[in-house]
Amino acid sequence: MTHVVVTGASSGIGAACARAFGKLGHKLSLGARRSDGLAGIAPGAFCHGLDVTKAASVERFLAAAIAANGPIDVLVNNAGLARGVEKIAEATGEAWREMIETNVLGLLEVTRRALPAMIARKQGHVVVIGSIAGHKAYVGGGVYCASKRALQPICETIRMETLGSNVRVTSVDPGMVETEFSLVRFRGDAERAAKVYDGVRPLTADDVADCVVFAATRPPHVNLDTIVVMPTDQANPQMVHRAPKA
Ligand code: NDP
Ligand code: 8X3
Repeated sequence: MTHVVVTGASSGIGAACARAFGKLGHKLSLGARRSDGLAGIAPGAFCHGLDVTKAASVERFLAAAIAANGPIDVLVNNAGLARGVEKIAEATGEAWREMIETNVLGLLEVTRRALPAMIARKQGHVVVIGSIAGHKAYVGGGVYCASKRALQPICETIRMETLGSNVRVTSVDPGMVETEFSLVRFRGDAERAAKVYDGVRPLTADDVADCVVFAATRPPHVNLDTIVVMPTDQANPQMVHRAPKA
C-alpha cells in the first residue's frame, strides 16, 4: 500500500485525486486550510490543517502525516490559486504575493521536506499540478502564469538533483477545469465565475485526477515528465469553443 499525500485536498482537483487514490486502497494524508471538510472527502484518510504558505504549518502537517501513515510515496502538490485578472499596470502587489507564496514557495516548502526521505529510501513520486497557464501567458494572468511557468524549471531541477535515486517527478498541466478555481480568482463573485464555463465543456476535476493516477501507477522505471491535458473545446488559455445559445 502506498502513502499518498495531497495538498489542497478540500476541493476541486485535490479532492478528486484523494478520492481516486482512496478507491485504489492507498493510505491518504490530506491537507488544506479548510480542514473541517477534509474528513468527508475520502473514507479513512488522515486529515490535517495545512497552509502551504506557513512553514510551521507545513512542518506540522508532514510530521503528522508521516506519524499516521509512514513514509511518503507520492506527493501531489496541488494547493494553488489565481487571484484576480488585473493587468500588471493596474494590479496591487497583494494578489501577486499570495499567488507566488502559494503556488511556488508553498510548493517548494512542502517538496523540500518530502524529498530527503524519498532520496534516502530510493523511492518516491513528486507530482506537481501545473497549468497550461505555465505554457502560454494571457492578458490579466501575468503573475499566475509566471507562478505556473516557474514550476517547470523546479521540476527539471529536481529530476537532475535526484537522478539515480528512483524519484519520479511529473507535472500535470491542465487547461480549463470546472472547480472552485474561478470563484477564488474572482474573490467569491459566483456569477462572474460561472461565466467562465458558460457554454463550454470544461475538464472535470476527475479528468485531471485520472492523469495523476495514471502517472503514479506506471512501473517504477517509467516517469511521465509532463502531461498537458485540455478540454477538447479549448485550444489555448484564451481560445475556447462555446456552444451557441439556443
Ligand atoms: P480549487 O479552488 O477548487 O482548489 C484549490 C485547493 O487549493 C483547495 O483545496 C484549497 O484549499 C487549496 N489551497 C489554496 N491555498 C492553499 C494554501 N495556502 N494552503 C493549503 N491549501 C491551499 O481549485 P482547483 O482544484 O482548480 O485548483 C487546484 C490546482 O489546479 C491549483 O494549483 C490550480 O492552479 C491548478 N489548476 C487549475 C485549473 C482550473 O482551471 N481549475 C487549471 C490548471 C491548473 P483551502 O482553501 O481549504 O486551503
Ligand atoms: C488555470 C487555467 O487558463 O484559467 O490554471 O489559467 S487558466
